[in-house]
Amino acid sequence: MADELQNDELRCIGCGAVLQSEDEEKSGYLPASVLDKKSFEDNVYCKRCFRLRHYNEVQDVELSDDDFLNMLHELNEENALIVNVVDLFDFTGSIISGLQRFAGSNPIVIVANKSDLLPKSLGEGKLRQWVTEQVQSYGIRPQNVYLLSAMNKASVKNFMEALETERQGKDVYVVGTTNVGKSTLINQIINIATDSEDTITTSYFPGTTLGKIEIPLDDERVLVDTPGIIQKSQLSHYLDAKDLKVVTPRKEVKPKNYQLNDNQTLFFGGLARFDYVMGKGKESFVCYVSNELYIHRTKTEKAEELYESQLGKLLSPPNADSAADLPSLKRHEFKIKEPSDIVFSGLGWVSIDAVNITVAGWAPEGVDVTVRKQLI
Ligand SMILES: Nc1nc2c(ncn2[C@@H]2O[C@H](COP(=O)(O)OP(=O)(O)OP(=O)(O)O)[C@@H](O)[C@H]2O)c(=O)[nH]1
Ligand SMILES: [Mg+2]
Repeated sequence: MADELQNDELRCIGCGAVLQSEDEEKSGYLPASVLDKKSFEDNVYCKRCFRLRHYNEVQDVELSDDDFLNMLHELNEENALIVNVVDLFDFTGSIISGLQRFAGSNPIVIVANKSDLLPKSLGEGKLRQWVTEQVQSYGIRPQNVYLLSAMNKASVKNFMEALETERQGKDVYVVGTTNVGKSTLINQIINIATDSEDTITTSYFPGTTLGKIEIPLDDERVLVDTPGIIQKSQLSHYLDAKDLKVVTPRKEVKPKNYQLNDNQTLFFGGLARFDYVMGKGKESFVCYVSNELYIHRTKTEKAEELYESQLGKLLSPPNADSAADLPSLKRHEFKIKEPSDIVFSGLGWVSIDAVNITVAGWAPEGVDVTVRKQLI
């Protein structure tokens, strides 16, 4: 309802927030001197989008979990195709459990985005199979699964053609957790259809899009960008701009293979830690994290001391300034029974072939460390 009432209000074309001149700290702010001159024909950006687009500076605004939940609850009142974008590099962090319930009787299509970050050698068939299994294990029964890179025009073009069949004349709602690339995908679609570039604001900060953004389709229907759901368990919420830049991969991730003996430890900067706790000697552990993230190997018995003395220095990110705000590392132990990945939500994963070994993953308290069936 709230949204219908707001439909006649002017919205920021970059983030979807309703424009206002009352409170500079709130979303959609624009000084009255500017806002008063604008009409529905203008493409207006709020001050926050302006700063994000031109200076890559983000202003935090309050959005409550309720806002997102309400949005999800509204989905089953629509007659629409739900496109759920997930991030292949942060798959665990981008699953919305309960999506099937929120969708009601609306069909769901999964778009597994950021395929450009995974090794080219990974076969498409195997990857699609893995994604399908994973979403099904969360009770999501998609009509179809697409793999693509929103950065790549050709792959989005293919998806657009498929979308025409998938949506059967309906509206399309693009939903997902924050930072998975929903707006980047829609920008690419707008770019292909109209030649105008980067209309919607995108950024590597979580929480970029703040309201619904409706893009008209050929048949009077709309394609809707939505604000990302915030998963508190994602590492990105604990990092500042400088750190985010290091941990967010921008290119194909180069696997880094470490031969470890039991009682050896890897540090991922000072953000996470992996221990090979117990096994039958030397095993191979392949790390999939941003190419720019420093990995430090040490003996487990020395790890604690090293962390205490080197956090924010050798073990960085976090940087010297942000280290103090990072919750301390919490240990999660796993007995490996089949080839598996130990996933550090938002950071990457360690791929393990060996079975019948014990490992431990450490991440800042509140950030998920999980085990899943091996991806690669
Ligand atoms: N490597 C890679 N990066 C991508 C891709 N798509 C999006 N990104 C990056 O991911 C980050 C988040 O993209 P957005 O489009 O703002 O994500 P969003 O889902 O709209 O995020 P919210 O509005 O916060 O919910 C940006 O830094 C994008 O450049 C992709 O296909 N490959
Ligand atoms: Mg967005």
